[in-house]
Amino acid sequence: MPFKEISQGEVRQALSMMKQWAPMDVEDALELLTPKFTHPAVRKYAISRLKQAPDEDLLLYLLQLVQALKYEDFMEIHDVVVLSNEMSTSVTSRRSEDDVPDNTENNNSVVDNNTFGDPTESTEERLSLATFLISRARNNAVLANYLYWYLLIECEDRQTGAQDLAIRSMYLTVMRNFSHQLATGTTEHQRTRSFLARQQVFIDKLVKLVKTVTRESGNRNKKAERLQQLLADPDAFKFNFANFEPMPFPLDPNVTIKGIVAKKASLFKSALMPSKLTFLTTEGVEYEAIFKHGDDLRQDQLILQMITLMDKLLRRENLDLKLTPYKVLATSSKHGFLQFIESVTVAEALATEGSIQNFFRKHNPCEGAPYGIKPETMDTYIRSCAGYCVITYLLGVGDRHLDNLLLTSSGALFHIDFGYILGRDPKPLPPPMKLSKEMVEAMGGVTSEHYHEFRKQCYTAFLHLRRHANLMLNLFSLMVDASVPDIALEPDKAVKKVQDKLRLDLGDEEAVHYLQNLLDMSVTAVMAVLVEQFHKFAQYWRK
Ligand code: UJB
Repeated sequence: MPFKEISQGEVRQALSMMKQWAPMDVEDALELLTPKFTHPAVRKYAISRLKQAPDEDLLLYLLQLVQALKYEDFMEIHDVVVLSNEMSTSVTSRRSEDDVPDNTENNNSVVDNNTFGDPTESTEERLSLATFLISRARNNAVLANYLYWYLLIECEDRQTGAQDLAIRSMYLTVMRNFSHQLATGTTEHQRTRSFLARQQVFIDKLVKLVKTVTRESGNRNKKAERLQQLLADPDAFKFNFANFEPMPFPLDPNVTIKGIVAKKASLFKSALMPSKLTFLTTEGVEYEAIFKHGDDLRQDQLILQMITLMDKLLRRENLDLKLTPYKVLATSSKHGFLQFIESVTVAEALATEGSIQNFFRKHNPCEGAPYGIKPETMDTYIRSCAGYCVITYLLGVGDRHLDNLLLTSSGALFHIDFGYILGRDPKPLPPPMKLSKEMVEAMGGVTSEHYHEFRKQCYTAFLHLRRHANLMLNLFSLMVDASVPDIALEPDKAVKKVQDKLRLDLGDEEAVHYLQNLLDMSVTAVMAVLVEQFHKFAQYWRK
């Protein structure tokens, strides 16, 4: 079926109708920024709706909004960049023409949009997505932090295809404009620009340092000593890691770091030997983070951003499932930070304490309470199990085992290491619900009140998240070209893989039954393992 040409008249008519409709919700307007919609006026309408989102929400969508720039009119971005500089700064310093292709003939692209746009909005206000993001980031240091690092990774010189070069050139223009807007803004804007520049220097020096440590001969302990030595030596890389000018931490810009405690630096066992770094903050508390070099953290970054989003959505409905949305920031396609949460793997807990309940009893004993464990700890455990069962089900998280299932001493269970998502798994036939025998045993078994409460929390979370399906699916739609390996495998199917899990074909009632059925099946499988083990020992006791 050939694509039917839509006439300008029809577009004009549709757009004027759009203007009369009740204003679209922000989470629905995000759909208009997907590659499905190319008409500038439709995209500008979406941005006019985005303007209603508070910074807190914008932060939740920022990763995807930076990806959405790939679907904008690049000519306008190169063009309006110059326009907005003239409009917003006294200095009419035009960008040196050589680095921005001359496209004066496209100037009318701005005029053209005016005809569809809202006449009351001034040209300045009818922002493109790029100028909108910059205008909001300029006035919010946390937004500025993430906008900088999300843009930087797209500016990396690693793409080859012609289209990729155009995309990279677009991101370079946006980054340049962002930098220019800050440099020519208020002292506050200039302060933001200076901390971003200092963050970049810090990361570059840290990469040099970890590369030196990785090259160091000897075993992990020898390398760890070298790591501590280099962190303590201000002359090593002409950067004093132990004590530097305070700056927002890129991983979590609400934390201001001023040094690294060299003596506490260590290396993890895993292949790439990531560093565990303890930062001194101006708030006086220490902040622990993992710095990984040699890995692309963008898939983990996306999953943890989705977990953060779901946690926020559930909390807004008064459902706190004690999730652990630890922060992840890819500072390049080869390195990044993960926020370190004090925790042990379930494997470790079983090895050292024998069972999860023993682990909880050790840290939070309570005479007379069920299992001798503080009720609050059991509540945290049940809630977090329900949260992660539903979340790992929706995102199709694979490769689950007792070494990437973690526990905190307060009872929170959480997942790490999202190398397999959207149904991918190194083993065949992965179960839809990642509910292990140990997890069920720690609840007190399938007949316990706690297990019943767990099931209730699962389907309550499922119903709440289904109500925000549009937002989650729109955000996933914006990630289809985002260099996330398990999306890149089948980009056109990524959204559907999540959509199918939500079972939007079912009403709430049937959705509850559907999820309970999944839980029963996974528990039956778990019980089968228990029964089989029981039989093994039964054999033992026979004469
Ligand atoms: C290894 C790791 N990884 N570890 N720790 C994560 C990858 C993570 C997340 O993806 C494998 C989160 C939460 O805070 C604590 C820590 N964590 C790595 F060394 F390669 F990074 S520590 C650990 C695995 C199990 C541990 Cl306990 C390290 C950032 C668990």
